[in-house]
Amino acid sequence: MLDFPPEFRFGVSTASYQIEGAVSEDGRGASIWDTFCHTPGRTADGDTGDVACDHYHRWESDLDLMSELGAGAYRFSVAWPRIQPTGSGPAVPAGLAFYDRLVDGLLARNIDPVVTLFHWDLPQALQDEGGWTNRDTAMRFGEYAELVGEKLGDRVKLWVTLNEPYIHFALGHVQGVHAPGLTLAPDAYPLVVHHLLLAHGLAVSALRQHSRAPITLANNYSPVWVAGDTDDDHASAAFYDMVQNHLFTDPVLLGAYPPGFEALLGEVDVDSIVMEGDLEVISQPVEALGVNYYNPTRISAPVPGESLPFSRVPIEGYPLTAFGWPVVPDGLRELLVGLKERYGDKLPPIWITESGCSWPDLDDQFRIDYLSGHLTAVRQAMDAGVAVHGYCTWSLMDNFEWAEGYGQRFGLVHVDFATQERTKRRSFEWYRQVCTVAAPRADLQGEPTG
Ligand code: PNW
Repeated sequence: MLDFPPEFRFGVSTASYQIEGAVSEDGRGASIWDTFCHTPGRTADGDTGDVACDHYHRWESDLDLMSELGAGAYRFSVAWPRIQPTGSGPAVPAGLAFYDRLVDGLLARNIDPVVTLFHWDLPQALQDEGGWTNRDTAMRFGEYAELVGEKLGDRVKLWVTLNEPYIHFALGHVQGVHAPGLTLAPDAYPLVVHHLLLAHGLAVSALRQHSRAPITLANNYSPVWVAGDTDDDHASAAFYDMVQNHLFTDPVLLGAYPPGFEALLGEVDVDSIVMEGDLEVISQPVEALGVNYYNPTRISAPVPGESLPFSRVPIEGYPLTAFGWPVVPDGLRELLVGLKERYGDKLPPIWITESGCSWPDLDDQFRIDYLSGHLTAVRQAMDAGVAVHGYCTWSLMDNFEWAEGYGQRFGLVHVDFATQERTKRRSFEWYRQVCTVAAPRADLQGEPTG
């Protein structure tokens, strides 16, 4: 079996809009995902998160599933519009109470709560004021972080400010295939990027007032492989690497935007966006780095007709998940070692905050092979000197997969969305052995060994 140190945490991840449902209960306001899903043509089959896994009502039995799994950590996200329906003002007590119960329920089961503040469900009222193009949204996020920190700060074990700001930026604001469904003009890109980063920094400041737990953000990293060998191919690959892998990490860990950022700025005057002191706020020390990994990306120079300064080229020769994503476990080792090379002593300990695959079968050897391969890659990176403290697989159970609706199934647990029946896949039993055997936790072993 895989040999991990006893303090290593194995867990599972989810996100509020993907599992909770109960979108109009207890004073929850509308989020950009409610609006997006209820706009015809935006999601597969018009699917919405209105009910999702009904986790808002079934949280207790879902916690029991995690307990049965032997999970050492559970990463979930707080829905901002449950706390502040319009994104500002006082907290809704019932909203906070839901997450308060969840945290206590986790601790009672010996599961570390890992809390994400923003997994893309921005209050619609803030979007109506410009969303992330508006600097004010970052300020509001700091206030929201304060409210959550005040309530949960004594018990949360790891904070994640933002989930995958790059994906939220690229899919939500450039390509328009995720909420808020925008295809902004390029001169607005730096606004969205900078305000997301500023929001992270302001949330760090706020959480510090109430919590001693490590704080991080979770980025979706992808090793970039160049397709072709012309100077243009290499330039496109370098640009893509900058945007996906460095843009939302260099400012946090190094206090500066990455080389190549000028290309994104274009004609925009950086001083009209980056105010004095912003980079100090953004680069406050963080004690962890969240890494979400799914696959590498192959990039060439743009083909004719491409509107972006690069083209994606399919990766061949690897198995494909049901989503069509290539399975490249060694890409995770490559990216972890690459992070260490780039950031050196400035790289805090890493948590794998997401890693998993879409595969529908109950008898899912595919997922077992996937997890086994990726855990081996993590172990190899640790042997190569990269500090990794935890691994949370995406996901505990099938859920609302954004624009794909319910068509892609990432769960260790199968969900029948007509009946809400949960059925454990074979990978659940396999991962249970990882959680309980590969890294047996002292608190689950009975007698202390002294
Ligand atoms: C992540 N891409 O999203 C999210 O954090 C999860 O909420 C999501 O369910 C999971 O990965 C699986 O998709 C991504 O296009 C969405 O490269 C899109 C991409 C990557 C991650």
